[in-house]
Amino acid sequence: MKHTLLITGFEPFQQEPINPSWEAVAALPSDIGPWHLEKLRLPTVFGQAAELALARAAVLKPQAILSLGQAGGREAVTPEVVAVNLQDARIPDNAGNQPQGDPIVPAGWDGYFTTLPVRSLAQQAAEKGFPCRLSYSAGTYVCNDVFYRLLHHYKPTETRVGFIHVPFLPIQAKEGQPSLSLTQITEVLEFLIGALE
Ligand code: PCA
Repeated sequence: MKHTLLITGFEPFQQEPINPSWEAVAALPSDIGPWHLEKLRLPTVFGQAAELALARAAVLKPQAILSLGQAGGREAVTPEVVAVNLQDARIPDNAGNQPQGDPIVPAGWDGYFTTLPVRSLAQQAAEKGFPCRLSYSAGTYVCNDVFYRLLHHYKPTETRVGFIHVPFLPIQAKEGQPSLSLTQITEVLEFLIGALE
């Protein structure tokens, strides 16, 4: 029996024509190693994105949930270590919300660590020469919001939760900005998912 992985990517935001996180999810095969992938595109909207993911997860009952997001300016695929209980938006989300230093879950824990073995996964990927390294901040925008809410919901359960930020695609990168091709991004993701037990 295959395990179910709910994998999500975001719609474009901040006037970008595309979001590499969704492009990568869409480009992945439906089955990788022991995992069957269920794909879901999320709105770049505080609260709503996590609600949608949680609703889908309630039906699918996946063994793991992996969310992907765009992190322009990064050079590598970066599995995130920690989510923080903070919404602090430099730009409005796609519904015009721009929280300024608010908690995601009032009285919730300050932070949650991911429940995927990201340290070992990132190390294995780097050893194979893939552009992959750990990140210790998922920011305080919609990606961190989804990551925190999923961990808040699933931390006491067997369902594991992870988040990975991916760089710009070459067509998005302005001069001097780093990027990876869609193939490079999906190769790293396939390796990471395949290595997940
Ligand atoms: N990246 C944003 C939100 C959506 C996305 O792809 C972030 O890093 O918060």
